[in-house]
Amino acid sequence: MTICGRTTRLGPLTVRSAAATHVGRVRKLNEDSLLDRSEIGLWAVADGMGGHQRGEYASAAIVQALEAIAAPDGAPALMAAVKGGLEAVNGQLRFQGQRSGGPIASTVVCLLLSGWSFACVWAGDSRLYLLRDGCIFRVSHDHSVVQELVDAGALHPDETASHPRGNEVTRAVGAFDDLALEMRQGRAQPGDLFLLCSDGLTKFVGDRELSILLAAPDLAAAVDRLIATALERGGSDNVTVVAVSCQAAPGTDDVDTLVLKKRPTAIEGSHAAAPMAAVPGSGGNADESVQ
Ligand SMILES: [Mn+2]
Repeated sequence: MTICGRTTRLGPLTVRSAAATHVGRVRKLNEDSLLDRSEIGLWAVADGMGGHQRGEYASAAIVQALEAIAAPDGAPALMAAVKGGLEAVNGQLRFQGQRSGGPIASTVVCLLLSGWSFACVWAGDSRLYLLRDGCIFRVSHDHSVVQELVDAGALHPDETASHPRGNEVTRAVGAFDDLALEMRQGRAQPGDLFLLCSDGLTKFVGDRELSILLAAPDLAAAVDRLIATALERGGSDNVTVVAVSCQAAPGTDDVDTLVLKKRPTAIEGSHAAAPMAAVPGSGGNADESVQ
């Protein structure tokens, strides 16, 4: 396993990133794929499914499509390119799945950063977390059978990891003719740390422990600890982690940054109530279906 660490100037931000993927201790193939395009503000994790190299192919097709995106002119252009790329892969995987007699599909979670705006686009149960001021927030909301049971009050959140239907996702690229992506967006702040990961991590490491393990000063060391912890606890799935931290770039005390420093942080007051439910920097109705 090689951990790639980078520091990149991205508009008003200095972005540090570290990423790694591991096959785990049980499986022979790694069907996860990851993307780190710090230079355009785009990161992704995809978790392929289907076995017999189908999942490997599906997650790699997603990453290839996102790698082909040209440097965008602003946040709307980047969002449009990501959605367009994922829809194209959906069509390609549907076609190939029908010809080969079995589904070829993959989850995807993407982080987009443009200026101080961030967006999350996802389908399935790969996740985006935000660590801010010592609190961890889930930005994405799993498209999975167990999440639906939790939302309906039929399953306790602590019981999801051991649930027999824990591997069933309700949305994925390649799963249906129409790709149903979900999107959330918000404002980044200096010091924000984003974590994208596959379920091979979150099946073994709870949200609070993630926030503790992530808090290492060295981002690559934090990624290493997260993967090592998943492996120590069985490593029954492929595990993939991408960490991205944001700071104001030197000499960029622009208006945007000053506004962020002056105003009270959006998450104050939400800590006590539900630290993992609210997504800071986004409005209450930020959920948007982008089918
Ligand atoms: Mn997985």
